[in-house]
Amino acid sequence: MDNYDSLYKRYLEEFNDFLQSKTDIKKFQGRDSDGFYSVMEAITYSLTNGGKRIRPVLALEFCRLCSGDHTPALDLALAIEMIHTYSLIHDDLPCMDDDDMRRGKPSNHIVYGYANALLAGDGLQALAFETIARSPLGDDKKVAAVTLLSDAAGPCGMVAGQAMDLENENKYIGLDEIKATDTLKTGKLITASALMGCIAGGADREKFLAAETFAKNIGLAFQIVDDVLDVTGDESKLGKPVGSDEISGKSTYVTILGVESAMKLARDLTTEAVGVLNIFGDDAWFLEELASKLLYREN
Ligand code: GRG
Repeated sequence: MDNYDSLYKRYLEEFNDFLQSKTDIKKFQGRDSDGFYSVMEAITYSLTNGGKRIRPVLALEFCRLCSGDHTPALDLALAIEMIHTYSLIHDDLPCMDDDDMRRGKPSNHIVYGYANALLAGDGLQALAFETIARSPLGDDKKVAAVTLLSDAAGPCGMVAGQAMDLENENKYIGLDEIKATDTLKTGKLITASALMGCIAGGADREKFLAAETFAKNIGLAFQIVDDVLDVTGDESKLGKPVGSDEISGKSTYVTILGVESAMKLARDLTTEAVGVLNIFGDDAWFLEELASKLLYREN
């Protein structure tokens, strides 16, 4: 019988092995690669550079909850992580957040240069959708996954959230605008991760809706905790400098509510998230613990 740590570890190992098998630099996606090696290397550097793999784990776990088996969601989990990785590479560029460190290591553009980092992100975005197209899932599930992921990542999702975030620099904005920005920038991809697990696992409507409510709430709590860590976090654990929100003059949950009230809001959202999991019965224990670990995480 698994406990939380052993199941998370098992998901991580299986996911990382799967990722390795699909992104071997000479056999990208199982075909001989005649691609440009510096870009392939830049892609591999960021894809294999640590990371909590929260989004893949959500996809695998929702698939397990809906079908008893997590493996049908592996390709979708990889596609989501590719989109997430692209967003981090581009987010670190000087024209965006301008961060030299990511996960305790030099950011992609510091190692490979601006052009390769830009192209690595572009390449990852294409590879994500290729990964879904080449997966063994049925056509209906592939179309549903592509529709969901493109909406979550695109100009009505993460890209819009990033644009709003950049626009908000050095401006006072209220909680509603912060929530709207975070829902798009961070929340939609987290929600898509849970829902893509449901798609792979053949969820019914009730389970799909419960997964959506759960993920929307933990997605927002996740972003609030991210704002708190930017003020209270330990740089060595975060793997990046703290205080970047203050430097860029951003309004955040913390600048408006303060650390205590921001954390209370994150706790309330987590309680609401966990409250909808009863549809999955006793099997929901892993997600309950995941929600709590995300709330009290240090990185
Ligand atoms: C460039 C289009 C474009 C979008 C970038 C996601 C994002 C949008 C920027 C990242 C900035 C940021 C720190 C957002 C806060 C929440 C977040 C997404 C944190 C990073 O995700 P984790 O903690 O990262 O899951 P790991 O390293 O564990 O994979």
